[in-house]
Amino acid sequence: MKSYQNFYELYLPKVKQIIDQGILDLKAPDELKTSMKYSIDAGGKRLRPIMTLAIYQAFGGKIDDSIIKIACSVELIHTYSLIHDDLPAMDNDDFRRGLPTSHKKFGEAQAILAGDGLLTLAFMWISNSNSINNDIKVNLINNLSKSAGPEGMVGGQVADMLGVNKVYTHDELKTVHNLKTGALLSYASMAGGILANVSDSIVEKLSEFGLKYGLAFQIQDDLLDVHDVTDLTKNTYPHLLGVENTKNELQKLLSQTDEILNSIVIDTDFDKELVGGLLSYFERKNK
Ligand code: GRG
Repeated sequence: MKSYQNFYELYLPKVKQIIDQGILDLKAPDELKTSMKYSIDAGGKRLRPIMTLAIYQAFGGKIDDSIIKIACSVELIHTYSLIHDDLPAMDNDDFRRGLPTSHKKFGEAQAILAGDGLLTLAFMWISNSNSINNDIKVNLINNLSKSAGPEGMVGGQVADMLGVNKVYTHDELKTVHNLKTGALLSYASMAGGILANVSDSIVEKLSEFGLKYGLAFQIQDDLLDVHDVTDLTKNTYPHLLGVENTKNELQKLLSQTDEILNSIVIDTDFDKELVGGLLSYFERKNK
């Protein structure tokens, strides 16, 4: 856990700097760059690129600026999804991460375009890279587009919109969370292994690790958000399962993520302590 904290503190400033510089360097209108940078700089945890980098290093990968830029592409997509999710046509939120949302600050058209710019830039950063071969690029782009697109996050957002007036079954809720939250985390986890050139079966385990991590992340969020358990129209774990069962479900998922990491250690030379530190997110919040 200590090694992960040190890793996070070491790479967080690098991640921020490389994303900012990458946006500033674009040959694009200043208004667009300003709005893209505004949301990127609004103070997110940068969990997804840090996850990719930690997993890459855990397999012995050597991190440099070019690898960091590739790892940051998922953060661009994460931020685009938040900008679009806040729009009047979706959640219509005025604040995000304590600051006015993009459309409140720059207007709706500019916010839509800032999101579009971030989404497409992600694929440019991977495909432009000089430090990985074309097979790895295609593998990353294929998995990122699957995770972010209709078979992943965008599909989850639509399923969630369609489910707004019904109470989900446990399975339906799990599916929506897996698509909306889990898919991008699953990609972030896989990307670390793909960059480190591990076998397909290990990439599959990493995908499962990220998916379970994402579901745990969302359940944790639901638990922290319990205010009114009588409102059954809310599709959250505590409303569907009750608070105690939800806590048990969270613990079950966390031990499954740990088992996945153990199974990776058996097959490869893998720094489990570093990647296991990603689970410290849950320990801190559960205190
Ligand atoms: C608009 C295509 C489209 C998708 C929107 C991401 C999303 C789908 C909706 C936002 C609301 C929501 C339930 C998101 C789930 C993902 C999630 C837990 C986001 C917050 O992630 P953190 O905690 O955020 O990593 P920071 O602010 O740290 O980056």
